[in-house]
Amino acid sequence: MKNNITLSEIAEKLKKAERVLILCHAHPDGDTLGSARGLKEALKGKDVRCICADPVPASLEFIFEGDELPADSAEGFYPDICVALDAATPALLGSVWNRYGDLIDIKIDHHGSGEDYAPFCCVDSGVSATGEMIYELAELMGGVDGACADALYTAIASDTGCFRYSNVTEKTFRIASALKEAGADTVRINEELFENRSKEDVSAMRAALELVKYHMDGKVISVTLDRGTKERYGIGDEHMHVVSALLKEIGGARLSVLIRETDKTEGFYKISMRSKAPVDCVKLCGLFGGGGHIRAAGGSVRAESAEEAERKVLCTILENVGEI
Ligand SMILES: [Mn+2]
Repeated sequence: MKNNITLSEIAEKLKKAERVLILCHAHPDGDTLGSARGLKEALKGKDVRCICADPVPASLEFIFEGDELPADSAEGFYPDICVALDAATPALLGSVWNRYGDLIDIKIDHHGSGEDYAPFCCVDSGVSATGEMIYELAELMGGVDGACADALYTAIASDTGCFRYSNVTEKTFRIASALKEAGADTVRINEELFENRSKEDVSAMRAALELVKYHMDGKVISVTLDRGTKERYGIGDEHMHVVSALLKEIGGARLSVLIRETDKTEGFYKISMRSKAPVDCVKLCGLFGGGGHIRAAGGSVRAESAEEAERKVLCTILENVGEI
């Protein structure tokens, strides 16, 4: 992968720019949105717009408190620099790619597997979140204030599951400490992110607990949801991360697998895997045309029925997961 620009060089370019366009990935999460708001705050005084193909989920709107929410386009805005945040591939940018792909100058990301879709790419797969990189960038451009600190803490807390995942490093804690010192309201942000379940989230948790299946003495667990089942529980694609997160909390399981038919395409099942050492999700998801991080990755499979999807996925996993 081409990695041809440093954060200091990006800081120099951004300092010279007047108008900056920031692109978030589609189905936005706390990292892409927190990084965008954080970068916008770090560029205060310049004309900065954030755009995202999909609307910001209600639960993450707090990231843009005191500012406008990202729109899905920036008509009539002609940026000097366009930066894509936390998006490993063009496809992840969604419809924004079609309209703004040619404009992108710089990609800043922390996903190891990705594509070089920008002239300048800065990818650090050793950090927990793009928010860590934006923190360093903000420091290089003159420091972090309260709103910036809130946004970047949100980015990092989101991608680390509140500092629980294996992507957390000593540096992650050092940055979190600096953000707290800069005024990040960590208690309020943790409440917004982690103690803020909607009724639909609770339904998704109920589905997970009622439908979980145990394999290999419980070392591998799975839930399969077709569209009918999702409808029955009153949940959609936007609630699937809740199912994955809950499965990961089940003791004894080294690998949890969520197989679910998408709301949009009949017979198309997305696979989400979460693991604990030594299971490598990237390797397993690679068998289903996907990728991601070692402890969290995704892929997809086509099937006529939920049973067929489950059989295809579980057979492949159990054959390839090795000694665990
Ligand atoms: Mn991220």
